[in-house]
Amino acid sequence: MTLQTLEDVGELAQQLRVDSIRCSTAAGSGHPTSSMSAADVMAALLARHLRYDWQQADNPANDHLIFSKGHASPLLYSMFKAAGVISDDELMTTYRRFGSVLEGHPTPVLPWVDVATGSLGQGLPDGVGVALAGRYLDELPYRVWVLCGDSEMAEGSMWEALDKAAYYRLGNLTAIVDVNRLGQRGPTELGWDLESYAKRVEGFGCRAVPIDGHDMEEIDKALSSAADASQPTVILARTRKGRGFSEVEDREGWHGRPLPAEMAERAIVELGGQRDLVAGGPRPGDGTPRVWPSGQVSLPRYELGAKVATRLAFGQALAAVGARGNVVALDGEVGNSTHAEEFAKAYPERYFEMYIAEQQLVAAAVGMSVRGYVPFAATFAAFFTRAYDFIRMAAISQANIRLCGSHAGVEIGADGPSQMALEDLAMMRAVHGSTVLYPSDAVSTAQLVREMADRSGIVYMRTTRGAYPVLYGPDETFPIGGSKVVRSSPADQVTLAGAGVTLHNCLAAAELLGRDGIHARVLDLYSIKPIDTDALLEAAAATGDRLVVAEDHYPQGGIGEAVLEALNDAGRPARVAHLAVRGLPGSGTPAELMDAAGISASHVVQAARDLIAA
Ligand SMILES: Cc1ncc(C[n+]2csc(CCOP(=O)(O)OP(=O)(O)O)c2C)c(N)n1
Repeated sequence: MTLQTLEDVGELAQQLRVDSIRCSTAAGSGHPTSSMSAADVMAALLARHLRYDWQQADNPANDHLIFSKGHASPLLYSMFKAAGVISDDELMTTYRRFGSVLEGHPTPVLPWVDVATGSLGQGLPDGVGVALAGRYLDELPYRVWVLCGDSEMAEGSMWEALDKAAYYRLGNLTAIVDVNRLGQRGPTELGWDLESYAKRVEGFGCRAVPIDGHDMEEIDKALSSAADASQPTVILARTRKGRGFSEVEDREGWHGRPLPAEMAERAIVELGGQRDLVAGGPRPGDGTPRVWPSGQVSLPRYELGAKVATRLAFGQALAAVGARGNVVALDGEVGNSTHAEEFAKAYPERYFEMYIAEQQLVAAAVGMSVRGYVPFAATFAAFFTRAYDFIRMAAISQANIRLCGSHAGVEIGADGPSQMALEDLAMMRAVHGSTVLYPSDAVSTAQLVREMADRSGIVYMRTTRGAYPVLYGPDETFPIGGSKVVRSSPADQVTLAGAGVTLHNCLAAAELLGRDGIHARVLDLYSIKPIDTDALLEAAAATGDRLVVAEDHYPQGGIGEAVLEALNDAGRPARVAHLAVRGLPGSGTPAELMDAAGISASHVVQAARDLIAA
C-alpha cells in the first residue's frame, strides 16, 4: 500500500512504535524508548524518501540506510516489517533470540544491513565510506542516510566523519541526529541545544537542518531538501525519548529497558493499537556503477641481495595491483612513509586521503567494501591501535578490508616508542577470521600484496621501516598459511624462526653459529595467521625440538605465542626460546634498540646455544 498523506505516514510511525514495544517486550530486552523517539523521522524516510528495492537488496542503485545508533534495532526491524521483508511473527518470536538473524544490534546477516553497528560512533564513519564510493567510484546517485544518537555525537569519530564528509563534498550523505536529550544514564552534554549542535556541524562544513522531529511536515521538508544538497546534510531532529507513551516519554531511567507486559498493553492502547501497514517507498533509479578498467597485474621485480624496505615494496606492489580496477587505497596522511603514495601516483582517482583520522580511515575502507571494492588502508602500524574498535567491528560487518601497518617494532630507531608498533600482531591476530602477514623481503611482500587482494575478511600486513636484502628469487611463491625454510642442512640442531626484521637477525645468527660448527635451520614465518603448523612440526622434528623464535613485538600475542599455540595444539612439546621486546624502549639506532631488546643476532645465537646445551 502506498501511504498517500503525511497523516498516513504518522500512522506508520505509530506502527513502528507499537512494534518496537511489542518485539522488545516479547524478547525481554532491547531499546524501545530509543526507537520511539526516531519513529516519525524513520517513517517519513521509509515511506517517501528512501529509494530502495526491497526485493533486491543488492541493487547497486539502492539508497543506503545505516543505524549508527544500532541499539534502536527494534525500530529498524519494525521498518523491515513495514517494508514487507520480514513477517510480524518473525519479529515477535525471534528478535534477540538464540540463532536469530534479528540480533540485538543489526549486522549484515540481514541483506538490508550494510554494516554492523552497536559500538556507537561507527555507523556514520562507515556511511562516509559508502558515500565516497557512491560519489567517486560507483558514480551513482544513491544516497546514504544515517540515523545517529545525540549522546553518540560525543564520540570523536562522528566528527572525523563529518569533517571528511564535508571535505569530500558528500552531498549524498545525510546524518539524522535523534536529539532526544537523553543518553543511557541520564541527560546528554548538550540536551536539546540544537543551536550548539548546528554551530558544530557547520563548523565542520556540513549543512545543519534543525527541525521538530515529531512534526511530519518539517520532517518531510527536511528530508526532501537533504536529497539535493551539494554538501552533507545533518538533520538535527528535536525529539522525545519514548515518544507516544506518557508513562515513559522524556523520562529518565527507561534507556535499554523493555516495557513490562502490562505497561506495553497500556502503551499500545495509547498509541492507537496494532497496525499492519505496508509501506512501499520510492524505487531506486536504473543506474549501473561505473566500471573501472582492469589490466594485467605485473608485480615489481627486485634483485636478489638488493636492500629494499618492505614498506617500499608494499607501495610498489599496491600500485601494481591497482591494475585491477576495483582496488582502492586509503591513507592516514603518512603515504610517503607507508609508500601508499605509490598507488596515488598511478591511480589518483582511486586514492583517498583520510588525513590523520585513523578511525575514519578504517571506516571508509569498510564502507567501500560494502560496495564491493577492494580497499587497502595504510598507516603506521602503531596508529591502527586507535582504530581497533573499528577493525573489530569490521569483522562483525563481514567486511573485506586490507590494512598495512608500517614502522613495526623497535627497528624504527630514533623516533622512539610513540611510533613503534609493539602490540599490533596481538591485536590483529585476535580479530575474528583475520589474516596476519609479516614479510621479510621485497619479493615476498609484493607477492603477498597480490594475495591480499583476493583474500576475504580482515587482512593485515606488517611492514618494516629499514631496507634489508632481498632474499628470494622472482619466481618464488608465498601462499598465505605457508612459510619458507631459508637455510637448512641435514645436520641442523636448532631452528631459528623469525619474520620481518628478525628473520634477518636469525640469518645472521645462523651464520655466526655456523662458524662454530653449529648448524641452524632458519624459518621465515611470513604468515603469522594462519601459521604454517606443518612446517613448524617438521622443523621441530628435524632439529631436536629446539626452536628459537625472535620477534620485534611485545611477547604477548605475537609470533612466539602463535608458534607455541600451533605446537601445543599439534601435541608437540618442543622447547621454544622466545625472544621478544620485554622492556620499554627509547630512542637509538635500530641495531642498538634491537640489541637492548634482546632480539638481535647475538641474542639469537645465545638462545640457540642455551637450547643445545640444555
Ligand atoms: C562506544 C559505545 N559506548 C557506550 C555504549 C553503551 N551505550 C549504548 S546506547 C548508549 C546511549 C546512547 O544514547 P543516544 O546516542 O542519545 O541514543 P538514544 O538511545 O538516547 O536515542 C550507550 C552509552 C555503546 N553502545 N557504544
